[in-house]
Amino acid sequence: MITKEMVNKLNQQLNLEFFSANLYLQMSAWCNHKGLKGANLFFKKQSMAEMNHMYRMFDYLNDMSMMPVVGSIEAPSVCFLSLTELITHAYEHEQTITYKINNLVHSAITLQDYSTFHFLQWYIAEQREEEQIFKSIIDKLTIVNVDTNGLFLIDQDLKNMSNVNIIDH
Ligand code: OFO
Repeated sequence: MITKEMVNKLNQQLNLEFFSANLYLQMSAWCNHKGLKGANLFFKKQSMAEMNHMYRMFDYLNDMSMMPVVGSIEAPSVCFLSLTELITHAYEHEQTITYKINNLVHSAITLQDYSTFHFLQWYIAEQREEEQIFKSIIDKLTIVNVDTNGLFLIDQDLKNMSNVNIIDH
């Protein structure tokens, strides 16, 4: 049995996943505007993955005979000073989402909602992976010299990373 309180919390997270999709779509546009075609591709894929996270929550609420509610989504940032600032922003965003997922898990346990607790396990693993991905890019950005051809190398790397299958993520 899923409580109204849990449904509200899942709907909040559903809308946060939407925000994440929009944030990464906007970031892809910034990258494209700066000539970073690999980064553009990478963030477009990340945006699609976030939509998948939203749909998972949407379908779960439907499966539980509850109503998914799509609210108004806050507009994401449009301007960034550099690719490093943009990636750092994305990494911090993922840390915030991890915090939100952890809170959801805590609520599910507290409310003895073990179906939702089980459903959320996928998100725990996903957040761990996403934080690792963004942290690894930050690490690479600190190794290369972004003022010379380092940015080109990072862009190529992001293009390669965007080739991984995101359907299950
Ligand atoms: Fe939906 O995982 Fe990132 O934000």
